[in-house]
Amino acid sequence: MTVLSGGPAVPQERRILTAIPGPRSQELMTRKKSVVADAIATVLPVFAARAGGGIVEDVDGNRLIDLGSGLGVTVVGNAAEAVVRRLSDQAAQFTHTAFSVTPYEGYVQVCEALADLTPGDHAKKSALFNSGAEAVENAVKAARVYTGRQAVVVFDHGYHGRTNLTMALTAKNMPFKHGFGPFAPEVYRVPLAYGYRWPTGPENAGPEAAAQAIDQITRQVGPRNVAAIIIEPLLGEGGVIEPAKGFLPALSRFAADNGIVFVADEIQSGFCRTGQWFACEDEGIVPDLITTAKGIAGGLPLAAVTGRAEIMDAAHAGGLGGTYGGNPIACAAALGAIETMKEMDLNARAKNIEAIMKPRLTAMAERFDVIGDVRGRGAMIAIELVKDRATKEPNPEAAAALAAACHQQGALVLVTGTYGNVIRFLPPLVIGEYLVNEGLDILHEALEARQ
Ligand code: PLZ
Repeated sequence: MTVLSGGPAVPQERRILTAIPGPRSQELMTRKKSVVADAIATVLPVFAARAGGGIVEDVDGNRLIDLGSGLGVTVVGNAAEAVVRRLSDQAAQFTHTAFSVTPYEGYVQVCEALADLTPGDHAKKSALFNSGAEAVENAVKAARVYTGRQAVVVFDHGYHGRTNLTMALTAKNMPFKHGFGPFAPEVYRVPLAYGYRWPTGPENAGPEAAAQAIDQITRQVGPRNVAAIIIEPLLGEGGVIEPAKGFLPALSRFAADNGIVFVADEIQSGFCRTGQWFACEDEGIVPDLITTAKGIAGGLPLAAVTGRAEIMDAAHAGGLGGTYGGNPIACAAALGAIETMKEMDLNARAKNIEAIMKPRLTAMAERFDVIGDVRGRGAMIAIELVKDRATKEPNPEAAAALAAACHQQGALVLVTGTYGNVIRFLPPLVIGEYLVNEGLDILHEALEARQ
């Protein structure tokens, strides 16, 4: 069947040959258990052998429909031709020199691309890092030095990473924070406009939540103590929550009026995921700083902070950095990924995935009461499951059971959300439409079987 031209060698069709997990995966899982820390858990008990396009093939030859992109990473697939070619060429030239010792062009090219692609026509500069959490930490460093202030404001349901500072910024205790304190100080959490769960309804959530958030910042922290406000323009781990209309512009305006650095964490929502280069574009927001990772480099570890030149330049020379940040192979991969996004018009593909998924999920919601809400944009779509539509009591058991049923049938979906009751779909944007539809057929059957 379909193999994407110049793309991955793995055939683009679902295939279930063994029970999930199969015998080879079970063997590897036993070895994992004896040498890998138990805290490093896995969503599926199968081991990958190869992957690309919209398929992950396991070591027993089963082919799963990829509706997760790893953790929302492989926007261009796991083996995009331009990524593989560019990173192989780079690896043959050199793997490392450290940009802060002897710099190389790839790093500069990635920063040029970031200046070009991120919102706003102001002068922009970037710094590159290895992980999303590291990018967020460095955005805070830049904002603190620039403003001479310390406080950082974040939101209910927000996720920003697992390092000490970013654990403090992250809202959810289990599994991210439990037992790992003490956390970094000067972090303040305020309400988020979570439309589905807002007490007075989604239409009031934007203005009311913004007023509450601004009031709390004003009374509890004092705007002149705030270095940065950090928000995901479309929240990922919190449950694929689109802040209700008006919320982001109100906070962005408040930040601008008070000399606060407005940081958009687009680590999950960026790079075509929502059908825009960056999700904040949907509300015309121009962040002062923007953090990116995941989709940026086709699966290689790379992250960035991009923003106003005067903020990025505020720290002293040598103040930002790290051994591996902007590794040359990761930069080559990023240039290949960005080339692929442009050439294949992956923003259009993301919108197309939304156009397939939203109506079908909405139809399922009409039929199955367990689905309380269908939401998201582009290829960042989710259903929130409830025990009762009137009370909206979260139903994490249903989410776990449905995800397990999908996994058994070869559709790789992820469970997320503050209440563990959201099934989310983050397919690679290069996935075939028929695979998206087949994944939805599997979900539909799993919902049917629960009745
Ligand atoms: N900011 C918005 O989504 C990573 C992590 C899941 P790192 N999200 C997935 C898990 O279980 O670890 C993420 C994000 C947003 C920051 C991060 C952190 O990025 O590359 O994982 O450090």
